[in-house]
Formats: sequence, structure tokens, C-alpha cells
Amino acid sequence: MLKLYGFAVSNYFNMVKHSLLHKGIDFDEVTVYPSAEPDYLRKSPLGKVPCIETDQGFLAETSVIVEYLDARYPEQPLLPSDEWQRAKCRELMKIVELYLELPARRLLPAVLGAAKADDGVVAEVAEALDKGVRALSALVSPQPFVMGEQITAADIVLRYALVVVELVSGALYQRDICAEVAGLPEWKARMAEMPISQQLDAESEKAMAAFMAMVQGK
Ligand SMILES: N[C@@H](CCC(=O)N[C@@H](CS)C(=O)NCC(=O)O)C(=O)O
Repeated sequence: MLKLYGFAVSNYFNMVKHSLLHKGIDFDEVTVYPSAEPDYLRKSPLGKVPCIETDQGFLAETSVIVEYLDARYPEQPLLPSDEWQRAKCRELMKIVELYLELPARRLLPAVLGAAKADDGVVAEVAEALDKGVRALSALVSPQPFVMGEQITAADIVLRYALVVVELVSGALYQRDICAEVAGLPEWKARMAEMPISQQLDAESEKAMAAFMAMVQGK
């Protein structure tokens, strides 16, 4: 049986778990935090979460995992069948990851109380988020999903990427990123109503105390 490694507060873990549940793929969950232990590095080369274990071996990197799962288990597809739409879906996933989630993530330790925010980084991230939000506004006008009528991997990636983006932008810039993109607040509410989202949000909340203790080294 396929195994998913990670922890319930991880937004990347939740991108993969949401995809697995959406596609109806059976899997076992192994709770692990990121680790540089040799045993975990053999599973996930950078020690990051998530990774999956298949009968062929281990696979890391969320978007790669999601695309593998969609190809290996074609039921309930998460990538459009049309080549152009599929490429546009990947474009959106990549932009969300590289130009919104990753810049915001630089300030996550500060927001979680594990480090002091560096003024230079705060300024750089603000500029990066401006560009990322501009790109998102240009690409997305949910109807009702970000690629049109069907939910795709881009909706899942955006939903969980926004957890970090909103946390950081709310705490450090008093900025509501969702409100800056037309239609995104309604899309966000629509996504949050889905039973899978509700399950993962509840699991994340339940796992939060243990995660915070780990982050703050308690
Ligand atoms: N590029 C990776 C990012 C995954 C990632 O950053 N996961 C976090 C947990 S949400 C992590 O493992 N952080 C520890 C680290 O970066 O060393 C992916 O797409 O899976």
C-alpha cells in the first residue's frame, strides 16, 4: 500500500493528502517531521516533507508527487486532459509555489516565533508578494474553480499555499492577500466547504500544539 510521510500541519503534506483523498487512492500515513537523519534522507533527499513510498521506491517534491499520482491513478483526474489546459494548470501551480509560497515561507520562522524577522527580508518578501499577487490576479478568475468548471491540482496547491502566504502577510504586513484577487475570497470559501478540506483543516488544528512545541524546541 502507498505510504504518505509527513505531518498534518504541513501545507505541502496537505496538498498531497488532499489529492490522494480526492482521487480515492488508498494510503497509509506515517507521521514524520522534516529530518536530516540518514534514514529519512534516503526517503526524501532534502529531508523535506512530504514524500511517498510506492512499490517502486520513494518520491519527494509535492508537485512531482501529485503529477505522478494523477498519471498512475487516472480516476478523478486532477490535471486537465487538454495539453494546453494542462500546461496552464502547471503554470499556475508553479507560479503559486515559486512566487507566492516560497517568498512568504522565508518569514514563517519569524511568524511562528522561532526567529527574529530581518528587516531586509521583510522588505524583499513584500516586493515578491506584490509581484506574485499581480501574477495570480492575471491568471485566476475562479469560475467556480481556478481552471474553470472542474477542480484541478491548481486549486489544491493554491488552497494550501495560501495558508502560509496569508499567515505571513496577515501577521507582518496586515495584508489580506485573498481580498486583493477578484473572486478569490468566494473561491476560498467554496474550497473550505469541501469535506476533504474540512477533514484536513480539523486534523491540522489538532496537530498544531505538537507542531508548535517542535518548532519552538520545547
Ligand atoms: N519543495 C518541497 C517543499 C516542501 C517543504 O518545504 N516542506 C516543509 C514542511 S511544510 C519542510 O519539509 N520544511 C523543512 C525544510 O525545508 O527543511 C515540496 O514541494 O514538497
